Amino acid sequence: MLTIYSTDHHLHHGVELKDGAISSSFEKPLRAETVLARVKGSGLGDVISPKPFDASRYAAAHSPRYVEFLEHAWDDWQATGRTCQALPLVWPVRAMPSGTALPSFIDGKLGFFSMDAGAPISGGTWAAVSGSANSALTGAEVLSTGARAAFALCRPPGHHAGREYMGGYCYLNNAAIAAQHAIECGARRAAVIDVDFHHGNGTQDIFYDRSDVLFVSIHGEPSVSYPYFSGYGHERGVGTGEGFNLNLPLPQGTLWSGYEEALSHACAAIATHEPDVLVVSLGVDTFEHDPISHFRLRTQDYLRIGEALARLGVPTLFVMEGGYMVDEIGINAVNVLLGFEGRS
Ligand code: OKP
Ligand code: ZN
Repeated sequence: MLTIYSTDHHLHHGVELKDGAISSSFEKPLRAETVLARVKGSGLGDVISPKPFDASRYAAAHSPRYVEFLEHAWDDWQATGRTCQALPLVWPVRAMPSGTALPSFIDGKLGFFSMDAGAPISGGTWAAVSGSANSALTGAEVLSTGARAAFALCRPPGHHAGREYMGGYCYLNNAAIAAQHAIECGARRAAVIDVDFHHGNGTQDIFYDRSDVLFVSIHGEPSVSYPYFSGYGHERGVGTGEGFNLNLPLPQGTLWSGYEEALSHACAAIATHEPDVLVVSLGVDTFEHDPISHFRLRTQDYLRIGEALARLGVPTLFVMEGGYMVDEIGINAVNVLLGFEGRS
């Protein structure tokens, strides 16, 4: 299968608040480089650069004012005389009276358009996130020309980014932007399956009221796992979207046996939906040695994930999300793709 990869991700390496101090983020350029090296080493197929797309493409999944904010946030931040990375430090929580009013000053906007302090903005962030989204969009177009599968090697990841917010290393929701593009290119129904350890709260948010896009996620139970405020099984969608959102939270320490059961449940729901296109939010932070997550999948289990997804028989776009055990992230991510192709 084709891989779509933009070198622009190198322009972004965020900081992260950890253990009471600012440190260099787990979400770093070496992650994508490791996956790319494995793609090339395994003979998966050619690697191409993404096509350019207009920012209005991103606003089909996000709100126009959010995309506008993201594009200009660094300039607005710099205009206040600061040279460090931009981080939000105040949020409109439930009890505040004016949480729906958009502030005009950049510090207020950062809080308004974010869920946490996990998505810092620097001078290269917009170029990196648009290259990442363009990779997913190009992948959707590769499928619409009749390909069985494609791999958008996205970085930064996207699945925590909602219609109007960033967070958790995510800015533009690459998987949602691609699924929406597929719908606009003629797919009648789409499904997104999110196998990252963390709940894909952003993708859920974007499609929560939609019956044409099914969202299914397998992830750590939100009572003990990030993002804590989204991902419970009782979140099933709203309005016409009711019944088209399926959360399958699993306990910390989950092994392949428990994971496999949830995966078959997820695949059965996808088969019932009869999608024309499947988008896979491919996180490999479910790995037993991942430094920030709590499942215990092993390297060979990723082949089985790919095989299970292939059995659905639907044109499939893989979109890279998380995975922080840098030594193994390439092997595990590409194992899903090799398993999908029956090469295991
Ligand atoms: C992004 B993706 C750790 C808090 C969690 C954010 C995790 C974002 C994961 N102290 N930090 O889903 O892999
Ligand atoms: Zn994750």
